[in-house]
Amino acid sequence: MHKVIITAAISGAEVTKEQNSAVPYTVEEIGREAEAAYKAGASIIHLHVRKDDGTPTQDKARFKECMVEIRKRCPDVIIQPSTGGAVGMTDDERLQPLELNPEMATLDCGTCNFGGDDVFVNTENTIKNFATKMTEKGIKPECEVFDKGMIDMALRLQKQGFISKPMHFNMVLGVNGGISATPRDLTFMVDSLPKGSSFTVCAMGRYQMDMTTLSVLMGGHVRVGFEDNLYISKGVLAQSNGELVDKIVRIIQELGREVATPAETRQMLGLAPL
Ligand code: KMH
Ligand code: ZN
Repeated sequence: MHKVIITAAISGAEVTKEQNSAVPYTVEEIGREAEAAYKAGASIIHLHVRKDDGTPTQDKARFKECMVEIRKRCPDVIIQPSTGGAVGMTDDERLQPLELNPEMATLDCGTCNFGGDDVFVNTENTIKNFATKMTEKGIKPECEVFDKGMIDMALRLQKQGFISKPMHFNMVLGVNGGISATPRDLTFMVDSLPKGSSFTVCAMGRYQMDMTTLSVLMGGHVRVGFEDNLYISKGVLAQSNGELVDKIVRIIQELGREVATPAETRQMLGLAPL
């Protein structure tokens, strides 16, 4: 069995310091949380950035500052900026971090409700546009799929030449508007992937550890972190992203599996070596 890639989604766009004071906003805090996750075993940092007051932003200059800070602390980690940003942002706003030529970036593969009146909009043309920009720049897309229909969309776009094989997916489970975080639904999603593709799993709130553990058992990879979950156990806030990574590392090792280093992750995902 291959080694397990750990992605840490350290900041997100929706979680706040009011919910958990360790959620990072400043450049220094982003660096601190990335370093804690990296030292615990994460080889990919999925990155959203904020203004100092916590407002989500896709500002290129802010991304650059944060990426420099992360690189200083985590010399070989893979930085995967979000092109999803926050609900309500324009496509042009969201695309800014691609100008920094990251190795990877997220490619959200469909529109879904996001709780209350929020809708996370990704039309077919938006996805095509984002995918084209990633292809032009040699950036590996991680296809974010919040529902089975988004896998179908990604596969259609692959056939039309917008996304290259082998494809890498993130199964996003338990968003209020997406597919549920259940073993049945994850099995359905994984069974829908083409041969030769790889996948990671993230799940919201209390489902984070259960569904990432199931992913390991199913031959997938894992994403943990504050973006998806703020608690280390029932009612107990996690003190850092590192604590969440530590927990999934213990589970992976108890299952007799090994955690991939950044170099091994690059090789598995077909990224150029550093
Ligand atoms: N914040 C969500 C609206 C991504 O990073 O690409 C979108 C998101 C997905 O988090
Ligand atoms: Zn994200």
